[in-house]
Amino acid sequence: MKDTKVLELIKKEEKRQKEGIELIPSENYASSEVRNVLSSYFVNKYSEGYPKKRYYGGNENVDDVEIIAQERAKKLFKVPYANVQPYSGSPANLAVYLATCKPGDTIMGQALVAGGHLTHGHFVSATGIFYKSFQYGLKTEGIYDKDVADLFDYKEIRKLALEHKPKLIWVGATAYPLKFHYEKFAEIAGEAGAYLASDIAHVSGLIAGGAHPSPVPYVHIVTTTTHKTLRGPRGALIMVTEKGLKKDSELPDKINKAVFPGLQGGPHDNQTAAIAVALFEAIQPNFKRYAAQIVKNSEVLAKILVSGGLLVVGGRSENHLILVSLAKVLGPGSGIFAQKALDLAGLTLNKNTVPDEPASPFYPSGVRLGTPAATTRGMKEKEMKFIGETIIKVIDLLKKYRLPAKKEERAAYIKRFEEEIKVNKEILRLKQEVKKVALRFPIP
Ligand code: DSN
Repeated sequence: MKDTKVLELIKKEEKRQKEGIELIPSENYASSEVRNVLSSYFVNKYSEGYPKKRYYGGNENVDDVEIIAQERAKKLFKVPYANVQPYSGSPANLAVYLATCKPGDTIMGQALVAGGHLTHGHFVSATGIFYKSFQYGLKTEGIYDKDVADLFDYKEIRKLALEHKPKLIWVGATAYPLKFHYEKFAEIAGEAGAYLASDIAHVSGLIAGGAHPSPVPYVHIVTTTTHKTLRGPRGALIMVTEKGLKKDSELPDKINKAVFPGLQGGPHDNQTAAIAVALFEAIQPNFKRYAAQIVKNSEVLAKILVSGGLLVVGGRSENHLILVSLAKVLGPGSGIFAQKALDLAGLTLNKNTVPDEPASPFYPSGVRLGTPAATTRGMKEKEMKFIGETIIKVIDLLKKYRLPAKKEERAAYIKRFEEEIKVNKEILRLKQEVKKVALRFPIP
């Protein structure tokens, strides 16, 4: 008996992925090897514990595959310890808190609205509920200037750190278009006596491929998801650096205990095996070319958007990601119009806050896009030019729309907008153009 309903949805999702161009910077296409391993017989096993120290029998193959994954993570990121069991990025980060802090301890992280992550201490997250969280933002002046060196206000971050003496400081973001200067955060964490944890989920593939500086010499702990630029299955890694071992030689043990039994039960062994395969792929020389091309594509795409009159945060992209403010062209809170219209044209990205956000996180004024997935399909500078020009054409079509100032009018307005844009002839024409380009670049 076949579940035709789910099979049909899988087919539809395959079509959507093939015919559109994925620009959400945290998404990617895992290789067919990675996808096959995810559905391998490892899916059937329970293996609480760690290699050679399990609570159940029959784990000889799981042990070997987990050790291989650990060794590959250590080799790729040049660290002495890796835990490959976290189910995903949020549990990995929570394990870092559990390993380094007591409930109620003070922590610091980049605010979500400024491009950080929920798990870096946002008040709705367990990390902001169980720990006393102080959040730092980005500069709001000069942020669209392409000569701006950096968007962090290190003086402010230092002041906050010395005033509140956090136990743990996070460095890492989900919406930051420039390179991280980890050494500056290390100086501050050192002065405050804090653990410095780097969440490299967005840039880990770039770091692995040598296209972004590594935090490893500067931080104590590194976490990353495995499915973004690293191009593996959904999952995460927690790593301890030599510097981390020097600060606290028990960190690996504390992290192991935090992951299991602290937060999780049995590891997802099919996921561990698929992570091992993804790490194998990331160690190959052609992954370096992939990482370099992601950045090249992002630089080019950012330039096209700037020359089309859009405000790009940082005036450029130095990694895989571009953050655009639409506040001037479409008004405050207009990210939703761009996201919906571009989706209809086959270009998928997401609405996002910008550092000088004039609206709200639910109706932000920007969009976030990136090149990891398109680059996996083999798209290069020429396709980036096409994507950038298409984005500008779509945004041009949206100039008559404005998010109502009155909250109660918004839902109806957006519904009307969607109905109109769905049948807009130019959007339908652009969708066909996007489809034609997309189909020339198969997905794995
Ligand atoms: N959801 C991820 C992102 O899109 O950046 C972060 O967890």
